[in-house]
Amino acid sequence: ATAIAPQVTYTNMHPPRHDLVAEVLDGLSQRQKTLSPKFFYDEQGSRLFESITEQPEYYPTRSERMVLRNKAGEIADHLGPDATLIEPGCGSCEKVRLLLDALQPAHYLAMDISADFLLKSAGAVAGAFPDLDVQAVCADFSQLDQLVVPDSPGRRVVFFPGSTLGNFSPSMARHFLRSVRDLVGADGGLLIGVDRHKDTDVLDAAYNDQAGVTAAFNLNALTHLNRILPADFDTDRFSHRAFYNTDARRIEMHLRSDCDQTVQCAGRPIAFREGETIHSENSYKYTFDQFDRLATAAGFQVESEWSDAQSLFSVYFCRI
Ligand code: AVI
Repeated sequence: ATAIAPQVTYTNMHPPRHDLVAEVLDGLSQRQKTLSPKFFYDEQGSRLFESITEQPEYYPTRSERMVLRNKAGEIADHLGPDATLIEPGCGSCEKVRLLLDALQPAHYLAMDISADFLLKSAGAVAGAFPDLDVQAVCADFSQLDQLVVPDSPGRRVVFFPGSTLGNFSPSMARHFLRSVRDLVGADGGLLIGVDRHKDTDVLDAAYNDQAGVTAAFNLNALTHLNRILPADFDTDRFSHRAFYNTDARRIEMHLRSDCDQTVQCAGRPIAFREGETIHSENSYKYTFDQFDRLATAAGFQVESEWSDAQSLFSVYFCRI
């Protein structure tokens, strides 16, 4: 670990590099073509996501912020004194900042795969909360089991906001929560934001905003592929589709080919029929019972649930 500012230490765990070209080609060779949602998040995609969170139809970010702000005191009671707060995929650390005054943890361990972004946001947290020990760790979700956590008399709690869990398949979600349980140990906890199952109309609108920002975000994944493979996707020949699959309780995002066409991807021709789609994202929505079952299967017990005034979004505190 390196001290990069008086209260910030930085550790690079060298997140494993994946063969992105092979991964994309593999997904595009399936009968239902698929693309991992991680390809949304190049620089432009991250900007578009920020803009999605400001759209009137996209309620999750606003609702979660409201819960964290209003319930910070109650959440602090669950954490207890001298806690170590660990945030995998912390990004801008914007959500944790709503809690730190009330939570007063002894340590904050900010983890993200993007080193530059991580150092900037962890540094900003340290600047705003000078009494907090901040540890910035460059790592991905698969490295939770190798994390070195400072010794502290308080509880270890993982903070996982933003309904990021919703972008995991149910089996990935179970696997991830089990690794969280192993990390926090017997006295540990999990503070997690999860989007709720609700009326199809509300969900469909949230992923089909009038301004077309979610459409631009979805299509930007193709522009991203054009750059990194390279490929020659023409974004004017694909369109955004998003709908709530009520049986699977998930929003599905797809990129629909508007005509028969062949796209060159890393030197390989990939043929599309008109109407064929690339499945680019799932965003699972959970009822209380479903989340409770998932948490239980991973070795947690739901201790508290908080929601916004319109019951759109839930924040759960779980104990082992
Ligand atoms: C990051 N994640 C929780 C967002 C979601 O709602 O599943 C990503 C997103 N996709 C389209 N709009 C927002």
